[in-house]
Amino acid sequence: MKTFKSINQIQQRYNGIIFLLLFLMAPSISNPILAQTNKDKPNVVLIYADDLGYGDVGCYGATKVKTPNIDKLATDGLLFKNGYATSATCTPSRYSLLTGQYAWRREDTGIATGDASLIIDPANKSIADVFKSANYKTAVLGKWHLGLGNSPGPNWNHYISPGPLELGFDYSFIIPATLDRVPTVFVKDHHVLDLDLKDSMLVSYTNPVGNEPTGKDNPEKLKMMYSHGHDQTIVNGISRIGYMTGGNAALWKDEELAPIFINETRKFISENQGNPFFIYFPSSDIHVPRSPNKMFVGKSGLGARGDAILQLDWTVGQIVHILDSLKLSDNTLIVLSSDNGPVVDDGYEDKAVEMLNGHKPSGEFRGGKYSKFEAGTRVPFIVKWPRKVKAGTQSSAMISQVDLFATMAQLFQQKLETQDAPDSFPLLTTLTGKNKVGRDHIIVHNQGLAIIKGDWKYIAPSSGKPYLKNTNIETGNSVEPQLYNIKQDAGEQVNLASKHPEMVESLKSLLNQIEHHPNSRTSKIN
Ligand code: NG6
Ligand code: CA
Repeated sequence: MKTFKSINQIQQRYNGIIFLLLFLMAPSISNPILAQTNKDKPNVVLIYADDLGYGDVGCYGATKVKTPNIDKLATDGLLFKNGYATSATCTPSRYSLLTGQYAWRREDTGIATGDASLIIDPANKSIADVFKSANYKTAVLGKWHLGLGNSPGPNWNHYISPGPLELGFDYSFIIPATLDRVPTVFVKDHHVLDLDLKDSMLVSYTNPVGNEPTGKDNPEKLKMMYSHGHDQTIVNGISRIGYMTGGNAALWKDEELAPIFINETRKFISENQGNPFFIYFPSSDIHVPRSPNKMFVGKSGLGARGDAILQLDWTVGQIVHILDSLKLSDNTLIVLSSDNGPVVDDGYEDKAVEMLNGHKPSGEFRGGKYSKFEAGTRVPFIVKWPRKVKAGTQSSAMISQVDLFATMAQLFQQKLETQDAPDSFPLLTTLTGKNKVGRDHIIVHNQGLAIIKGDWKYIAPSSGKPYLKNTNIETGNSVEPQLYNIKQDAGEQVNLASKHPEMVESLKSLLNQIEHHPNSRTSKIN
């Protein structure tokens, strides 16, 4: 009897140990994608193009411009047909990507000036912090455009902080804002690169500073004429938005940017290949002014915009080549997307309009950059991860860049608090193509909001103008409610609001709930 009892006890204990082991192993059994050990952890390279449209790349249907390297990412990986930026301009989309929060929840997330202070609070968790907590080496290499320093903005001649390094990046090599905004210098970690303090810099977005020529007063000095805006300080033969003086040794040349960012990438990857690394690579292509390297000038046949697409494609090819040559590709997750949709004339006379030659940057969609219509935010979204993602696949699941935050936390089994990345959904199995279902809905924005759920899209009425000032760029603004069936009418031509008032009500109510609840992930609004 005694023996029997102890055998029974042993059996129970044995069962307990098995149960514990199974419990510990459960995540890896049920989800083989989760990164358990340092060796499992994929390197992550997030290539974030600027103003690249859904129709601008071959694998999304472009025929007039060739993008073999981007297309190869898709043949080696997974192409999302319903991938979204959160906003139709740069700063708010980048804000959402890095914070996991819809930018319209905050007032100061519109297109930032080049001298703006940092708009992300370092006290909050960023996507780079997720990687840091998983022991990654992290870098941002490219266009920032989220402000730097404390209010009222950085002193360019001193220590520039807070910025990327205070948001979880170990290394930062950036241009502060856009190609068309001063200051046209690199900021490396906390300082302007190559700045000679005897020639200190001054930047203003309100008053002219220094004696540098401007586009407005000295158009004869321009190598590229502006078409709207962009008539202030001339740097490298191109007039920009904003005034700047000094800092001559630190000025970059537009034509040299792409190879410089590739060199930085090569250096960072070779130095950190022993560790898992995360590189946020926000390319400055194909934003205006489009002034690519001479390798690409005249090569696309579509003018400067097409040539800039070639440069972006080259950049993608170079990054893949660096990873291949170091034998890192198998366990590297590359995500390629764009901050907002396409624009053809964005303020310079670069022949982009005249030389389109039938190319359709927005694909079959309506609108583009600055628009609540589909092309404003539905963007290329490609994932390559040879170890986990099946090559040559496609997904119709809805996914947004704002989801990358929670999805990466999910990969590392990190718990997010309610306030962390409040609009980001963990979609790891969707991102890797194992699950064909993605988000239930997405809110997109530019001067007001629109919501997409299933086949339907509702654009809330707004008082803004239907066209961007002095242009023929459609914003999607209307004082009337708009309802489109984007499955049957991808070009958003037929407003069905009066025909389907019940659908309008249902989407309007969902939109209102999300708008007035600070957290769309844990609130489980559906
Ligand atoms: C606009 C600029 C445009 C571009 C945009 C920001 C004018 C007339 N237009 O104000 O050229 O710089 O801001 O683009 O100045 S984004 O992709 O960074 O959001
Ligand atoms: Ca942009």
